[in-house]
Amino acid sequence: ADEAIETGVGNTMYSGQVTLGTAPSYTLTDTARGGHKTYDLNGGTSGTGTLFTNSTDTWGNGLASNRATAAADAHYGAAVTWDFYKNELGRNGIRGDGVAAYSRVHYGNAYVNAFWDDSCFCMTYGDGIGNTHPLTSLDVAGHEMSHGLTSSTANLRYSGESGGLNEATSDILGTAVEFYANNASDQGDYLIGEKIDINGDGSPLRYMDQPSKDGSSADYWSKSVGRLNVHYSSGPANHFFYLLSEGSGTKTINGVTYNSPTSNGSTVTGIGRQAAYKIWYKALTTYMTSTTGYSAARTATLNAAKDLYGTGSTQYNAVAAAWTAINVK
Ligand code: ASN
Ligand code: ZN
Ligand code: CA
Repeated sequence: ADEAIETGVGNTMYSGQVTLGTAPSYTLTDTARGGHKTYDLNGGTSGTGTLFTNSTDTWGNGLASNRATAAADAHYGAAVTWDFYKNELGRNGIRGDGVAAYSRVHYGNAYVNAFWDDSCFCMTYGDGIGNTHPLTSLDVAGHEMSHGLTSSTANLRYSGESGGLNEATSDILGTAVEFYANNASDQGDYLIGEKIDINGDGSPLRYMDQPSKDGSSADYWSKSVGRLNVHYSSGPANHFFYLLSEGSGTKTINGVTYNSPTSNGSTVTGIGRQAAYKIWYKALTTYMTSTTGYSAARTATLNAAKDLYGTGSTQYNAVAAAWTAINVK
């Protein structure tokens, strides 16, 4: 049923105070964004749990000990991702049909992961280390929701090189979402999971400028890359995206300094992240298939750049240079 649109206040863990789409009186139901709802699993690991309900329209207090805090982050992350798809990619929701997925928080006990599930068409978040750092930061929410986007478009098979490209698509779009949000408490960066203390020492989960900084990811394509875990074979594509957006060498953005190398010592000049994610999205939704690997991803993004900017455009030439720089010739 249609419900009135309310504007709630979320006191999030990672993004400060934000506005949330809610419905009377009151639930975490984002009527303006396909009806996205956020549920409390309360430690459970199946079903939908209970819809977040409150007598006022203020949600969470910025602390993990308040059950609605993680919910506010997850609800906000889904909203920003929805808006990013709509306003930047021209897409009406994950499937393009205007229907929202839903989110579940407080999965299990001290569960240090988050995931997308095609079968429920939903995102799920654990509460992180010691239940102190829910995995509900903007980049993680954008990452998980974008697994739904990949499933409903190219459907990149989740193993081998296509699995790495599937993971990289989620890192690329999750990062694009974080920049798009322009949130003062969670400024855009090319790190994944820098807010959730996933390693217990404050370090991020992944680094797009130089993926090997995580100790496991590949910086460059090689014929063995498809044998890595998909979260490591994503490295070369994440690196491609960084190089295409920002260029090679040293650069400081929002207070974070990056140093992005190239396999052949070449210099790549970036075209900006907006052009880069538009090219990736068009490639994903027009040219990639379930079996696309690195070589075909080069062709797919060159085709997308040709469609968007023309053959021989600065953008087209930068796509070619960025792939060459990560050893995809
Ligand atoms: N958080 C992980 C991911 O989205 C879960 C998984 O391994 N699929 O990639
Ligand atoms: Zn993923
Ligand atoms: Ca990030």
